[in-house]
Amino acid sequence: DPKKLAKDTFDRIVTGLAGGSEPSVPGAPGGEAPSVAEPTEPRRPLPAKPDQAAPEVRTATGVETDAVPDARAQQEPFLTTSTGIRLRDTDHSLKAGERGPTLLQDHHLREKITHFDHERIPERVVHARGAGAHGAFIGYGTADSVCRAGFLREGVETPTFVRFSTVLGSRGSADTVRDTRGFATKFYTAEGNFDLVGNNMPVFFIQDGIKFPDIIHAGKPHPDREIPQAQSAHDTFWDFVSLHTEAQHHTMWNMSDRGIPRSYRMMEGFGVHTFRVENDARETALVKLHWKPRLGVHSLTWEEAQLIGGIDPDFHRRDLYDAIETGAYPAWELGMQVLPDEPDQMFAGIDLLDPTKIVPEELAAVQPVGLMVLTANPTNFFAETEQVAFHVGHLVPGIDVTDDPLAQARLFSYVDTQLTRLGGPNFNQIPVNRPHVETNDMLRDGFHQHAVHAGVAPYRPNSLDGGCPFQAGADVERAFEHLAARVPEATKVRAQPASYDDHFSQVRLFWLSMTPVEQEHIVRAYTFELGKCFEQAIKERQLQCLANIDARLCAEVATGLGLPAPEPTVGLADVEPSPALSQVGREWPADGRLVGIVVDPDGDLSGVAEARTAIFEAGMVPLVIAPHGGVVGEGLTAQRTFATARSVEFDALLVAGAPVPAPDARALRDAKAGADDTPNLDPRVVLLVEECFRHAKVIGAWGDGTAALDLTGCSGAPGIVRGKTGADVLARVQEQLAAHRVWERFAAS
Ligand code: HDD
Repeated sequence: DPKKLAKDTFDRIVTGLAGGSEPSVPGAPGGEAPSVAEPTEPRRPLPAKPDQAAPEVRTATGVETDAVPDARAQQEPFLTTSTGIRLRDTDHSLKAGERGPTLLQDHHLREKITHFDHERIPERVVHARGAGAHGAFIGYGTADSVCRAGFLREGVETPTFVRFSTVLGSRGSADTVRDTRGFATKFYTAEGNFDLVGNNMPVFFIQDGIKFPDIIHAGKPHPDREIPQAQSAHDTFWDFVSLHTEAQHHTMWNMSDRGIPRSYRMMEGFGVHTFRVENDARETALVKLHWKPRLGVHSLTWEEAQLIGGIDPDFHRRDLYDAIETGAYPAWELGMQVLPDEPDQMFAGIDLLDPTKIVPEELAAVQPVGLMVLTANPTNFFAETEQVAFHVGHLVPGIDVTDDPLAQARLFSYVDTQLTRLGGPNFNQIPVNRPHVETNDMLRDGFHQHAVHAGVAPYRPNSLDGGCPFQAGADVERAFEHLAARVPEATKVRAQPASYDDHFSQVRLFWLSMTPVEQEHIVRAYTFELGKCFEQAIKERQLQCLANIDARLCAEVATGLGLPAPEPTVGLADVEPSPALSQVGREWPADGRLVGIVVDPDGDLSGVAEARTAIFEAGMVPLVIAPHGGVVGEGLTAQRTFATARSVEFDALLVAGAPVPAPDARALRDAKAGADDTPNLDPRVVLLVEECFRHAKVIGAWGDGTAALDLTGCSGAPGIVRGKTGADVLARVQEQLAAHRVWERFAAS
């Protein structure tokens, strides 16, 4: 049973990699500490990961692996130069007298400054901002009937490295902007590296890679002032997508809640293109690849996303890091939609080579083929997350690309871009990029060559190096082969098939698959983004696109812009909605969610300890919010203060009490909600509660907290939980967290 295998495997990875009975981080499963600890607690250094080992060094006598020692550089006792000479002083430059000029002779000063001057490398031309993590993938063996790739076989465990990213922003931009997210996975398989370089959306803006520079030029900041940063709400973006209407599908995904994910851990991933796979019997099939997150697909509200942009621009990076450090390991199932490899490469009227189209899950189920769990953070951001280099051409035996013109152009771009970014052709020797199998190529020399290649004949055939290397020949099982696909007899043309001309029917399908609250968010997103454009012609042109998708959508956005809604210029497609596209209406585990607890140090704190334990036991993280830092009660320390806490950090809020100027707590209980002289709570607590209320988060209260909650005026609505004890309230809060938000609250507010 693949599901059972997944569960067993998951448990095994989690306990295995977290160090079994000796947890590598406080709070990791297997230790005595609770399963989840506060992310703010200190941790012991992580052990070196296998891919941090230095590249193999080939010497005249053979191959030596110079493993990096466990300790990090800063933990060795003596400071040295880069050539290992111990230094007595690194704080004073060598001068001609105490007040004299610095001498050119100071080789340490020159080495230190020169190296610093060259520390930065060019950021990625797209997807510059990202966060990465190490993990492992376990195959279920369920893909065997269609794909012979070894890492998909039952029980095969493959190390992985994943990098999540935004697309448009530069390296220092905010995490929570409205944008597509990259989801790139490197599988270090026993057959060599396989890179699945996908996004959190299943479609792309353009159908042909030759337009990639154009869409990116349109989305990036305007070339004259270099603003706006990491935004699509500007003229050039909307100019492009309204002129190249093939972009409308991806654009609607961006305008939907998928454009502002709650967490990298709560995103789906998609290979986007159709891939061709082959089984042991050499039969081929076409597949679409999906990552399904164990925690479900969840998003921020637009207001949260904007607030976080200022309050914590590293929100997603921090969330991923903290979740892994605390043992709430993110997990995804890899799934395949398997489609017949017909000569026309169509399925149910959908062109499988068109990357602006999905195959609805209702037409072809996503079948689970393996599980990935991320269990370790990078030790060094630059070495790993920045230097990791993905390439859609890193394919393993049994998996191949199709003739999708977007994929074809990508095959060129990913190696090419690393030449500038990583400074030469030897980037696959960088530890994070090295395969975990032996390489035996005939690539030689070039910048940053780390290998000391022995032998005299890096060509084949040769008669000098014993004839090595040999081609796989008889060992075809493990060799990569391009899968046989017929190329129709054709004339060279710059053209595309007529099937690529349908730009609106699947956008309508997406729109009609959304629940009313999701549609409302989409309308607001279009209204905001187009409202930030200056050119009237661009707004009108985009409204024309919306008219070709849905009359109500168009009318509501047009009203917001103060413009007339145009009539459609195409017939509206008669499409069957795909409920699988909606994020609302299902329940998911709440692991790793952050629950804030507002406390009054002078009030009754007995329930707080109980609530904290219950939160830990539920696999979530309690964060105590108090008027001041330090100790707030017996065994209770503040993790956030009224000055540092802001609602956007929490998935749910508990109010155990809040200090009020009233001397008598009973006066507080008697106070009427909504009375003129309210609130007499600290305004920061009022803001905290109000924002959680507005963002449809579950709010719980007990004891003095109940009266405090009433004072905020945020009561008497769905998702407000009152109870006698902290644990009792927590149990009901947790139930509601399964749906991510109290969706009814949006309708009520
Ligand atoms: Fe791309 C990076 C995803 C189309 C050219 N792309 C990049 C990354 C992701 C994607 C996730 C970041 C990888 C990392 O974390 O290092 N790109 C996609 C998807 C696409 C797509 C899902 C469409 C289905 N990309 C695409 C096209 C081209 C590129 C059509 C060019 C013809 N992409 C690049 C690049 C980048 C890149 C310029 C920049 C940095 C890098 O490659 O390593 O080569």
